[in-house]
Amino acid sequence: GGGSGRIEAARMRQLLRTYLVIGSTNCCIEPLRVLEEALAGGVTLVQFREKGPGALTGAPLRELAVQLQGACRQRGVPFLVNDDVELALAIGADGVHVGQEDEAAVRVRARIGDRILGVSAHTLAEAEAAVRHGADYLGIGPIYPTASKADAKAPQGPGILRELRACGIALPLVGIGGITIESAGEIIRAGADGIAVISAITQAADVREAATRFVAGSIAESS
Ligand code: TZP
Ligand code: MG
Repeated sequence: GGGSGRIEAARMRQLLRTYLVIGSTNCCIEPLRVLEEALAGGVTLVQFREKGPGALTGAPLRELAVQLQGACRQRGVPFLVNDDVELALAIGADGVHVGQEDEAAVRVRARIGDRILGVSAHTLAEAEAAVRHGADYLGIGPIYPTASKADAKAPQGPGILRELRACGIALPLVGIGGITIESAGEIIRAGADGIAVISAITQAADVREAATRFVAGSIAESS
């Protein structure tokens, strides 16, 4: 943002290294506390994704978004909103992430200007369309089975990342779905710039330590 144009690919790749996706339904304790711990552990990008049974709506949704955004601002970490362009614009979020079932990426780009636009893609055709429609990065997955998304497609394995790279997709990519500290390295070696995680961080016994380990792993793989 800041009127300085679209985010550069190199900067986007850095932000994707350890990408936390978080909503109240993913957290066993207060979401703000979980986020603060994850930020202290060094997560590089945050997406607010309020989905599933018990998800907040209306004023409480917006209040939580503002609260989480505040924690990200304190740490200088960009804050993206899943799916809800209205909310993202209302609170001045740094960007939006949309899936294939959400508002078309090309329309979202028109609405959000130079803010960060992430798009979920599951096939080469979807990836190519998202690139044309102005995505800054693509979310690829689920890579492994996940319990965090009710309507998740079949897991594709890390091979999908290798395939997309081999077919010429050069945009920053992040893998998502069932990723653990043990599998993070293999995702990056397959061609992703980073890993996006819900449960392995939000539901860790020690959130800060889990985040720290993902961060250390992704730096080791990317450099
Ligand atoms: N999109 C594809 S898989 C997924 C989303 C939002 C859920 C990832 O959660 P987890 O707990 O890291 O498997
Ligand atoms: Mg969505």
